Amino acid sequence: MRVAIIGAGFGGLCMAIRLERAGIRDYTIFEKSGGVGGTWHDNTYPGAGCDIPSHLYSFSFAKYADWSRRYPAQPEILAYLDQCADRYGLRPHLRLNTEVTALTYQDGRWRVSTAANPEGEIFDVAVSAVGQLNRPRIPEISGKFDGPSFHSARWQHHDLTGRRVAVIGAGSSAAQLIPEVAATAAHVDVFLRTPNWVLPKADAEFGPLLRTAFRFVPPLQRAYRSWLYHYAETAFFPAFAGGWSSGLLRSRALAHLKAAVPDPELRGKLTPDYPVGCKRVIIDSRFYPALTRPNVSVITDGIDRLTGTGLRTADGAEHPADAIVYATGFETTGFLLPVRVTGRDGQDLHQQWEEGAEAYLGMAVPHFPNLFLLYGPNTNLGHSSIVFMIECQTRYIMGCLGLIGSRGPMEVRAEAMDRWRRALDEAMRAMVWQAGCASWYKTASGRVTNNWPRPMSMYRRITRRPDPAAYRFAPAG
Ligand code: N01
Repeated sequence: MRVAIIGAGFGGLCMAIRLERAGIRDYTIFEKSGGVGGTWHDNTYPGAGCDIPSHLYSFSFAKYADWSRRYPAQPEILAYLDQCADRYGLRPHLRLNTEVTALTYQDGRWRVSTAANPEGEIFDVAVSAVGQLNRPRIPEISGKFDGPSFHSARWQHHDLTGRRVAVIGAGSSAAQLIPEVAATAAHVDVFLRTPNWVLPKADAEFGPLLRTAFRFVPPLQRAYRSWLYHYAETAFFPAFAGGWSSGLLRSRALAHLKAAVPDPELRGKLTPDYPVGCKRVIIDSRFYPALTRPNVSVITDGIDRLTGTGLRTADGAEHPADAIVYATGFETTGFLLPVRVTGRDGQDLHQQWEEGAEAYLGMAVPHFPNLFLLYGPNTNLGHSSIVFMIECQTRYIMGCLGLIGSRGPMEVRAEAMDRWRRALDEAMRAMVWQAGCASWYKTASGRVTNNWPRPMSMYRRITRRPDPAAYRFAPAG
């Protein structure tokens, strides 16, 4: 069986490791950038890191005892993933700097076309591991700025010391990079359109004693990991499902704001008017203090246009800048875009998804046999580690490969997809993401296409093994 994996981030690497361990060696990992790591390869902005604890933000089967701190910084996560690629012998299968442009189902197999090879190569199974946050979004703002301007996920490493910097956006990326940039810049203007809820991050280094204990007492690391998992499930998830703890999170966030920002006017600008969790909560203790620095201004007037030397806001004020940083997020609801995906009978995936992306268990789509999605529609979490979801998915896909081996190509039945959609819609009603806010979790029409609306433990249970009754085998076309 030949397997194509698209993407070499957490998802693609996890899939490849599972294949290696099962003795399936005929696979290729296509990766458009020059290294493994996915989002952790792309995002090199100052301060980049993860707000999920290190010991949970790693593979359960490749625990790493040497994390230097509770919340890992980007270089350490990237080093971990590089190490995994070496440790599991994935390098010979990697095709770097190779962008997949089209996936076409023909005669029961997938043709994988790349920019350099449009004719493509043939595989039995295609696994998409492209992630949800891989396409930077730069808003259209009229006018033209003459200096350097770049997106947070495409950081240009200019020396910003002593410069005036404009940062557009105030999400998780902005929250991490602003403290770093503000530490040396002459001035930072933060253009904030919608404030986010911010919770403090209890980050700390792991001392040598604890690291030694993690290394030599594996049960300790397992117990810590398990505690982190259960804490996220019990303290955060119920809050997003409208439960008892949402008031607690709100109070904690407001207390954090009050303690960190003494100026009531600035506090007013930073106080959200929607429930905690509706947008992705920022977990960071350095963001608010950075906003109170004398060299930082928070500007809430809308941006009118770019000028050669900065930005002009709707109130007519000019904001000079030497560089503009777009911390403006990602195109998140198009999933595999811009890859053209053509399934059975010439069906176009993106046309099929016109009303919003959807997939059975987040992984399988009617009309697209033997195509599996990792971190696909409705499998993002607002409260815990996506690596957990990826492990559930790769385990499930391994089960599917077993079925394909014995029964031929498999395609999810439309009825199974309908049942799945109804269950999601039902669960989604209780979720805070539906409340009055715009977020990257949903389409412009308000359909939540990105998030999983149930506890992770439930996802693990229902993806334990594929149910053959949900699929038809060897579909024609
Ligand atoms: O992107 P975002 P991000 N004018 O979409 C603003 C993960 N992540 O890169 O809210 C002015 O959250 C936009 O404003 P509004 C994490 O899952 C994790 O920061 O649309 N502003 C918003 O403030 C996260 O959620 C980590 O009104 C404009 C910002 O840009 C996800 O990645 C670190 C605008 C975009 O925020 C994405 O985070 C980094 C305009 N025209 C990322 N257009 C950690 O683990 C957009 N905005 C810590």
